[in-house]
Amino acid sequence: MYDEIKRIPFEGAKSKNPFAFRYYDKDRVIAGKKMSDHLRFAMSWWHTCNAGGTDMFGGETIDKSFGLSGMELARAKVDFAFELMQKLGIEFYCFHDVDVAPEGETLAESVKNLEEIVDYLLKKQNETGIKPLWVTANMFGSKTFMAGAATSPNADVFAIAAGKVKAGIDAAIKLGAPGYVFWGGREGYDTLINTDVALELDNLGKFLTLARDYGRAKGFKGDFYIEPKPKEPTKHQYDFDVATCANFLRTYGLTDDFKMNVEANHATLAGHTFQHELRMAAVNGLFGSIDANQGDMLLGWDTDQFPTNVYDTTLCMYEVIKAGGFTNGGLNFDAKARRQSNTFEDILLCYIAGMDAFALGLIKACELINDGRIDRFIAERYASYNDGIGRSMREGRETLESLAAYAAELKGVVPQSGRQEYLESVVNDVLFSGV
Ligand code: XUL
Ligand code: CO
Repeated sequence: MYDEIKRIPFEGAKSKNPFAFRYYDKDRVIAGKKMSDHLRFAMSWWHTCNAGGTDMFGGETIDKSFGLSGMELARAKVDFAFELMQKLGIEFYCFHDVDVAPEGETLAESVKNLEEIVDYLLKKQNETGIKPLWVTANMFGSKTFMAGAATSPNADVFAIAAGKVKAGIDAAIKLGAPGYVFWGGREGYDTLINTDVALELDNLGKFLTLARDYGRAKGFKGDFYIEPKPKEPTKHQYDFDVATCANFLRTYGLTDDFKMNVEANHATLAGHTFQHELRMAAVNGLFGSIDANQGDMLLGWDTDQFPTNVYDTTLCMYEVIKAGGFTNGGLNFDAKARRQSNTFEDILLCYIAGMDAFALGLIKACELINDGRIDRFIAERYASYNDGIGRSMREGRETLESLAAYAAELKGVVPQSGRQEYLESVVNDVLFSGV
């Protein structure tokens, strides 16, 4: 694929070479870590190796079949994926079971295909040092799962889903993946008139518990993730947003093993900003990994676009750094080339654009933190909790009566300005200083 290009070089911000990074300088140390260690970029197998540009109104605009089919095609895609990742200097990849190996007629056949490809992936991993960021199972594509997997009304479907997750966890262990994702594709409902919500939620809790127990028993030490999304394909998904998922994990006692995989476009579908979802994950102690993409605010669905909005990538990396950075997680580009960006060169250009947008976001987030004006403002805004009545209340030394007595004679309390516009201009200063 695109043989003239061996490796995408870093050429700096002034470069006009489309096949070069302007900001992503892998080994540059920033805030104590190499850029590559801050960002931990991952390639999504499904969008990159499989998606052909289809939409509801038309077929493929790019042919990724390499003139092959079945297991031969699956192997060719492994070669393609590793070549692409090496050209881009990407060290991780993410996949669903069916992305890498064709489905058989039975679970047993599918698992056999997967195991064969996993052996080939392992060989490639050993040659290149590239490895998965996380593994998952597709439990939404086939007709079997039309009413959900763990929340299907049919117990046989629940069992098939369990078999797929078992195989997925086995693959994660064999390939050394530090994560295993559950995106609840059809775990939700289209109408309450046909749905037993209480049973479905309990079954989902049970399913994740069984997966956790199996993984831990087999020695999986990584993180399990839930990936929130409010809707699409179901009208209402149980994993609506981070706050909903946090409550779910607590209800079923899963917070020690599960974290959040936050996706930018899912956040906006839930009526939140990407930054909001990242902050909610962090304050609940559940920050894990990120599906890095962006939506289109004028469209009401999950467009999975490559992220190029630097305001968003900056605020994302600001949250990541404040949360202490990634441990097992990273930035997986759950993003696909637009239908009209239908050449193999476009795949490279998409990744370069996304990686550069995040590298720039990282640089700017560090500048925002070093600038200090935002942190100082927030510290001052809440200073009344550092001593006096505020501190006493926080340390549990006050009652409702004692607070009422304290407040009874207070006069002239002046609420302080939130300074929103000023702070937004500070962000602009940091983003565009040097003009
Ligand atoms: C779907 C989505 C998935 C998950 C993995 O909206 O984001 O691709 O990331 O199943
Ligand atoms: Co995703």
